[in-house]
Amino acid sequence: MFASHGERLALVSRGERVTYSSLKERVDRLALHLLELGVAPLDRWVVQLPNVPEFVYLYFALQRLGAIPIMALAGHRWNEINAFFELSGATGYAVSEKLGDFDSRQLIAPIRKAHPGLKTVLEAASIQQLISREVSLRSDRLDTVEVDPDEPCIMQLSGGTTGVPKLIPRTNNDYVYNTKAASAVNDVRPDDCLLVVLPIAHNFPLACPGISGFFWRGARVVLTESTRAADVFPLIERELVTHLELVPALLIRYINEPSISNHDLSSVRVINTGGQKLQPEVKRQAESLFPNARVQEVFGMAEGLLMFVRLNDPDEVRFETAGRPVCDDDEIMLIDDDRNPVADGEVGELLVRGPYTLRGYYGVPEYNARTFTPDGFYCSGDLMRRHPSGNYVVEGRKKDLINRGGEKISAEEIENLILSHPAVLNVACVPMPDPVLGERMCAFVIPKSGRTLTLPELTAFLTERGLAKFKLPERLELTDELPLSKFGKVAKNVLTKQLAEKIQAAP
Ligand code: OOB
Repeated sequence: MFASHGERLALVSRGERVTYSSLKERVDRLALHLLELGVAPLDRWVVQLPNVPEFVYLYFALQRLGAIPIMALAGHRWNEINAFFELSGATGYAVSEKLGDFDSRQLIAPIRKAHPGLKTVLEAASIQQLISREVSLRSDRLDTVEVDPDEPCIMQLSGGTTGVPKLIPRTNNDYVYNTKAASAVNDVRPDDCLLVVLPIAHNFPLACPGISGFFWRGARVVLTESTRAADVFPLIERELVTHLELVPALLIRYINEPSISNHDLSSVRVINTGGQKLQPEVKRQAESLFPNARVQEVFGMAEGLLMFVRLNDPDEVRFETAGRPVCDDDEIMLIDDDRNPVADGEVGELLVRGPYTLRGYYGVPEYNARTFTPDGFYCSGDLMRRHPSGNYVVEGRKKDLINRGGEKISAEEIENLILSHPAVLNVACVPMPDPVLGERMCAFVIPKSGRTLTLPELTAFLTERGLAKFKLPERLELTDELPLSKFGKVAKNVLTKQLAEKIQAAP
């Protein structure tokens, strides 16, 4: 993939400018060192690197060897990383020395202890050292590695709705197809430039079309570790960025930044947003502040299916809908509670089957039996309706998660942890509306008799248990009882409504 673009500029990161031929050399050299260390096809590696060049080198080196990176986020802590090792039996761990203000050595030692099968740990600096060190194997050794195109090439993480995270195996064939199809509808040209602001390991900036799609077309990729407008705007100006991939929360932040008018943002042609619904009004505002840009919404999922609004859709379709599938062979069904297809234009749950959508989560047959129909459709838990244009409109969701600025948090995972607090009798976590992040998490807690609990006490307890910070509840409501549905389940829709009313009355 890199060889055909020679001396063109591929990657700009931390002030360094790397051409395609140099990128190929670095990736090959790292792959040879990994081969020497015994890395073999289908080995699993937990990769926890932020938007740094070492991520790019390692990701493509593992691809070259047919090994399977598991895409952890920099914000994950013991609770998540330990679960990925347990689920995958990974033999490698690549982690940045610093994860924000957290020293990753606090994770490495206990992970090593708990997982004796872990053979290799690489920090970002050791990745650089390997690349600069001479390698004894000849480069044609790489051509002898046989990669089966139908085997997984990556495991993405599911937003998940149960207590345990889920791993999504994506195969070489499906992920390459995913990348190519996304770069076609995203109008990526060889002279274009993508600025990666979102966490690079996420499916969106990695392959929708993301860095993979931009490299595929011989275009340029610029990485930034900071999401602040004060860093992002000057980068756009200096590097003549043409494409941005954002979640709504970031776009809303940028267009409300007073300094936006001091910058020349005219190079930006396409702003993709996904992960959460984007209001038409925000799209209009963004297009007036980025004078040459079109906002193109993406409805995507780590599980596969990608819908994109087309850049030449009429404005009202572009503003009102979340797009349509990128592939003619994506089969979409919208069904009602009795599992019958809804009438055209009615709201139903989105079911999907198609060439690049997963056939099952890794190692969880019972969960798969519930989440897929017998004929292989994935039940997404998203509620949608078909727009007369043929595009789709997102109308909500049935799944029990909180969508915090595009980051999905399983309510059940957090509830299970909160239940282990000695002062807690019962708990239900629900989304509360937020103007920028879309949603934040609120925990409704019934304390044990004679006990009480504050939000700081609760978050300190969860942090001590190694929960990622972005998953902490941001509001606590103490209550004597939780409303129940007629089946005896906690009626979360009642709680969500109560909370929204309470916030509106006293924000
Ligand atoms: C992306 O992937 P995930 O796996 O983090 O989340 C998938 C879920 C969808 O099932 C849906 O609930 C929600 O995120 N979602 C949207 C949306 N795009 C995703 N909800 C409303 N409007 C949208 N435009 O989030 C993702 C993966 C690839 C590309 C873009 C986003």
